[in-house]
Amino acid sequence: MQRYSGFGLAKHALSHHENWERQWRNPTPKKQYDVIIVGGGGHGLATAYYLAKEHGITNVAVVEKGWLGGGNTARNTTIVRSNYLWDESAALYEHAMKLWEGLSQDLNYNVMFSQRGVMNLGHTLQDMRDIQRRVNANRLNGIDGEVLTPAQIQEIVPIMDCSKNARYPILGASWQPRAGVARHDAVAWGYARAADALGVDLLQNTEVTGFKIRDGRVYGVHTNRGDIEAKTVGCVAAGNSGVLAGMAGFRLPLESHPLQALVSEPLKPILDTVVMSNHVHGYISQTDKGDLVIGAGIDGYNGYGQRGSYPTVEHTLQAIVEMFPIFSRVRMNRQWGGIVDTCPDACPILSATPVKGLFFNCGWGTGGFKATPGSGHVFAWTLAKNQAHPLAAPFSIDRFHTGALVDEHGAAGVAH
Ligand code: FAD
Ligand code: PYC
Repeated sequence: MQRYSGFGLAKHALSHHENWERQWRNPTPKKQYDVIIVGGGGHGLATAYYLAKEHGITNVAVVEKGWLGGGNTARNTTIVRSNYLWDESAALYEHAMKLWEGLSQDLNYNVMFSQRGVMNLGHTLQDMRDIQRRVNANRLNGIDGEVLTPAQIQEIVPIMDCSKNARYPILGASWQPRAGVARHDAVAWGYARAADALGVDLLQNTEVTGFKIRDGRVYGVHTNRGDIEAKTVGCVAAGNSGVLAGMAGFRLPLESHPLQALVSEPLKPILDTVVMSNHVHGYISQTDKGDLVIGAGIDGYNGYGQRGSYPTVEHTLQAIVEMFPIFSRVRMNRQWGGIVDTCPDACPILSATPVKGLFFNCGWGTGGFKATPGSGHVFAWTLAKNQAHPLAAPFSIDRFHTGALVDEHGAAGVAH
């Protein structure tokens, strides 16, 4: 480690971060890899990392059209929880939760995973019946969960208006104490650095423009930097998955929608948990820096613009201010959108496709950040063994033919 005198330290501080070690290489694409991952978001990078770490497959390229983590990974509101209703999804998200609990140590990178608890509010009797059913199901699956009364909610979040006169009276909530938030960029960077260290090539500014397919089998991709060959290709491209499927000659049951979020000016610490309300389409938490992070439901139209429409955020902010009158004069600093890939049953697709060797991991919609480690872990297994991981099997595209859908609309964080 370099040591600095007082003068040296000041000089270093003013040196515009010169001589900082690069976190990963910037390699020239090779002609051929064992596996190509399309999409350098959290899920793609995690897949590459686990391929190398757990299956010894290191001749891997992650092909990313922009920069690592620049898609939904760096645009989400970082809520991590595993309180899904059905056994299949609860198992997948809980697998991710367990990986989150050791992730900073595993990657030797602080992903700032903070288990500060997540609350899902109920505003109607039917909301409360759904909450009770989901919490019971969670507990049967060994997932932590409680049903809170308004008095318990008020104790945890004293600044929320829990009075009976509120516009959206709060009748109770589900509460998962092990849930929380993580730093999204750090998740992408941590996986990227660890995958690179194991030999994975991270190819940024490299856009996949088509697939090399012969006799119903994939053998590579066309990119803006030339063709790259591989007998196994995994697409992990979130909102652009439908576009990639189209390039490979089939359709996926996905719709791409804008989903937006906002952050406020920084405030002193005032909210130390995460509050979500599916009913009013709004949720809120506070970052360690002090910003309030607020998110909305999806914009109802299909679109590929990474921004949303004003009425959606206006509706969300009205609801947030009704629940938290204390925030009525807080100024918003930034607003943005991502492109979320929503499936009819609000569950992901982790699947082989009609093209041999070509797999898709997508459809995480508004809720895939929390799944990042689990998704990467089971997708790597699936690619390495050319066989669905048991946790991935229920999420095959076959379910849209057999009708074995896993309906998670009630547990998906925001309506879609
Ligand atoms: P991405 O991070 O989008 O990565 C896909 C990558 O593929 C992109 O970098 C893209 O550039 C690349 N790509 C696309 N096409 C090509 C191509 N042709 N060639 C090469 N590369 C290509 N989830 C939660 O669990 N909790 C939340 O609180 C939460 N909040 C959200 C809030 C917002 C505003 C948004 C937009 C999403 C939110 N989500 C949340 C959802 C979550 O962000 C996503 O499900 C998750 O990040 C998806 O990760 P990914 O790695 O699959 O996708
Ligand atoms: O899936 O928990 C979630 C979520 C919260 C906000 C957006 N998605």
